[in-house]
Amino acid sequence: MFTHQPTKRFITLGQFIIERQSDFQYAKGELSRLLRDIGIASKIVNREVNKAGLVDIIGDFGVTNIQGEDVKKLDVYANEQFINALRSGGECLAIASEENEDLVDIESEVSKNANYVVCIDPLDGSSNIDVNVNIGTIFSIYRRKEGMTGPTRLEDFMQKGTEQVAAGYVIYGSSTMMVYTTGKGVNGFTLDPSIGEFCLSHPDMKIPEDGSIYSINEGNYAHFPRGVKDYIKFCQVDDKATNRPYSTRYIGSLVADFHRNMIKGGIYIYPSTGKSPNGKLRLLYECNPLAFIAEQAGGVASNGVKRILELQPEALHQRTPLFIGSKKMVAKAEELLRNAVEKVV
Ligand code: P6P
Repeated sequence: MFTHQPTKRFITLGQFIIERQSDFQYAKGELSRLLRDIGIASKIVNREVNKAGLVDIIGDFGVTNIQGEDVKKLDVYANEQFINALRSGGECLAIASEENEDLVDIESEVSKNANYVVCIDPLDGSSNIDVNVNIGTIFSIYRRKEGMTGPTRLEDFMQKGTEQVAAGYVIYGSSTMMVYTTGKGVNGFTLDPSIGEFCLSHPDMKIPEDGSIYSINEGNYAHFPRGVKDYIKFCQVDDKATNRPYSTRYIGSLVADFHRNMIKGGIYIYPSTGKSPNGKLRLLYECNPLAFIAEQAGGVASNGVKRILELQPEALHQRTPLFIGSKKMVAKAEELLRNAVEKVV
């Protein structure tokens, strides 16, 4: 008698989104289509990232973006893919992108009554493209402000991070993964190139409460606030009872450093520095989405004093210091920042 042994069922991103639609408090199909559109664009970007060394899309595009950084061709390409995918999907009204100084209005017949806006860093860490180091996409999804009708306005984007309905990142590397949350936990999907689908590989992700990895660009040490210097020294103390000295890991690609800390535990810090009094990272399309994911996975994210998700945005590309990762590590850093201020006062 042959008894069918069911092979391990894999769940694709599309199946997962549909199975979890009941988690989403708004119209069911809308978010599914938004996440589908982002998934499609990330697969296209992944294809180009994987062959970047073979075709002429590496190297400066000869222009600089709003951040004043040399724009790599892959930046431009990725930005176009996400905008096109969201435009054709019909669920997105407008986009705030790291690559565009102003809002990108999705002026299409299918999107004119859309209820969602998307903030996106289409290719974070792009300075690593030429050296074959992980890069990533970070996205954040909001419903447009209550009562707003007609063409999108800046107010649709000036919402606290607590108002996000979904957020996620894609990490392009040895394997390509999408990790996202809609406020009901965090799930990770690995792209299976043989079928071209993201498949559930990391269900219900949790950041370890404590860790022994700290990520910060110590090249800026001289310009760090006192409390940050004190925290770095704390990490370096030789005390086996508290698993120190910690290891320092800094890839220079936020998505890669954050993803490692999601899995292993750790803290990523980009503080204010002499050059960047508000830090370097952007609130809308880097810090808020990762803070949403971190908190949903049991971690924390602050600017050193205040919860990232509670910060009131004032401008599309505004910066904020970022302390994000394992709860106990961020708490220790915040404690040393407070003590340093008290010492000065
Ligand atoms: P620095 C990349 O440009 C980025 O925005 C993040 O991905 C990365 O963590 C950070 O900047 C690196 O900045 O000043 O340490 O080179």
